[in-house]
Amino acid sequence: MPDTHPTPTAPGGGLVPAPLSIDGPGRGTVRLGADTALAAGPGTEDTARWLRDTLGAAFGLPLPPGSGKTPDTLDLAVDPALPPEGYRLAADARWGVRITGGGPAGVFWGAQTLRQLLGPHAFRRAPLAPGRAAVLPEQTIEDAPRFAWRGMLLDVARHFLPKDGVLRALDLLAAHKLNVLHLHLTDDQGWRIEIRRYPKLTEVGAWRERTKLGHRASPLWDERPHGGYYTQDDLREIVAYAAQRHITVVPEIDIPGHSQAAIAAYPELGNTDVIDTTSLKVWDTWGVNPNVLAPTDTTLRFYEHVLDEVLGLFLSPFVHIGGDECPKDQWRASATAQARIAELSLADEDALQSWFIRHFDRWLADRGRRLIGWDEILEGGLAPGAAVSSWRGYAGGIAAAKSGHDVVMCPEQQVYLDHRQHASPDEPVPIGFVRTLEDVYRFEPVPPELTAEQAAHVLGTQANVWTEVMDSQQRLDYQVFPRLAAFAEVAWSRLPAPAARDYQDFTRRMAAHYTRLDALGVGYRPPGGPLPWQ
Ligand code: TNX
Repeated sequence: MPDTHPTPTAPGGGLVPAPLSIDGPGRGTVRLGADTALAAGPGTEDTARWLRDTLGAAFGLPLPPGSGKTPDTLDLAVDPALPPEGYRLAADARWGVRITGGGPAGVFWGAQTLRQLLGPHAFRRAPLAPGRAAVLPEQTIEDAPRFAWRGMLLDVARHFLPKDGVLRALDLLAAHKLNVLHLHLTDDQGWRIEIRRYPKLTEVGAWRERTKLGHRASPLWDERPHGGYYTQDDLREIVAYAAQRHITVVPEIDIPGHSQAAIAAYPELGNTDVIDTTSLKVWDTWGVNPNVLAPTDTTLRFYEHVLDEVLGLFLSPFVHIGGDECPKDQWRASATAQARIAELSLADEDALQSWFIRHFDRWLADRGRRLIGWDEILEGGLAPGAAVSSWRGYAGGIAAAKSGHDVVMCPEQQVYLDHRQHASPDEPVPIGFVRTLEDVYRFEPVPPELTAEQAAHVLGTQANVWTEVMDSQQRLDYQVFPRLAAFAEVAWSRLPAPAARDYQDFTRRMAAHYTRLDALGVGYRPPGGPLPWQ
């Protein structure tokens, strides 16, 4: 007999992130079988498709359409009385499973919970012989997220991640109820988005001759070419695949720093009166790069044309324009930049960066979008509608929220997943602060110094995955998991203050969650430390 009760033994089925409330589990069970119908109410079609693709494949269930009136039904419905991303999941032996969401997204997050309740087998892509039954205990779960922006940044510029890896990342975000993928598409080390008007951005800018191994102080390069980019159709596919999962893809085109790949492709974008930009190549090392964009009309027009194409591809209301780590030395030395400062009566080079960012704030606002940038965009004055990604600690986010600007909290000390997760010298990526699973679990996105009104400007939080030292899917998996599961709970669940959080309860639920990640084939850092291959 196949195992009819595969649900993990942790309380509440070991849900991660933890829901608001669980009434149950009761003594009875609900079994989804060959006869179970899927009744998809208006607005739940994408979740129905997703359930057929995942549970249908894992358990060999046909899930034929049904009316919701018969017993043994998986019933999906929208009830606007619930919060938009909230849901109620009720499993009852008399009629089956009913997921009601405040909106289509709520239904989808409820379906993610259902998958977890069905045990690790629900995360496989085909049934095992002799097969497992899809069974869950009777219970009722009420749930809704704490934050609207529950994100992960994926840096596909430092190491290109082929499209399949991005789609897989979207599936993993969805499984953790995360809803923003911030795609860092351009940097000194590579330009990863096809721009029809400027083909050299990818012909030249997407490739580098070699790559620094390890962090920037390392003396070694790999001495082989690296590169790749997404075509516009790839990006349309990524955006649509994300939308089916209620995930927004926020594109980042980093300006005016982190732009050497663009300058290597189009040397006129650089400070040509300071250096010979025709000799620049796509950068092959890490750190803060002095070769930044020239603050000229040529540059503004060029990036308007780039952003025109970006807006055509991405549905996100926010467009990230970077703004981080832009050294001003070349602007200090450039007669062109100094003339611009004089012409605009600006105080200094910081104000010139502000002028640059404000230009794109207005440009995006005119097109119905909003600008978001790293917290350096606060220096020299923030553009009126701009939102801030607070990465150099909380200070930028606090200042922005106090002045009425929206904030995404992603302080590097807490949620940079490129940083090592253990002090052991065997750790495969030995850079940065040690940030353990527990450290991430105790991360609090809203600093206590904000009033309730200011705190309402914290749209949410984001874990950032910079890939200087992550050159493969295995490395990514190892750095991102299990910490992303802790992060997801911080972003979704209403946890108490950091010191009062029940980490033991989280680790008990993680025991169940590791079996899901195993079934998915995610190469997470095991609780005991590195594996031999690393
Ligand atoms: C700082 S976060 C950066 C990135 C690096 C990261 C490495 C930010 C806006 N800039 O360019 O990849 O540190 O941890």
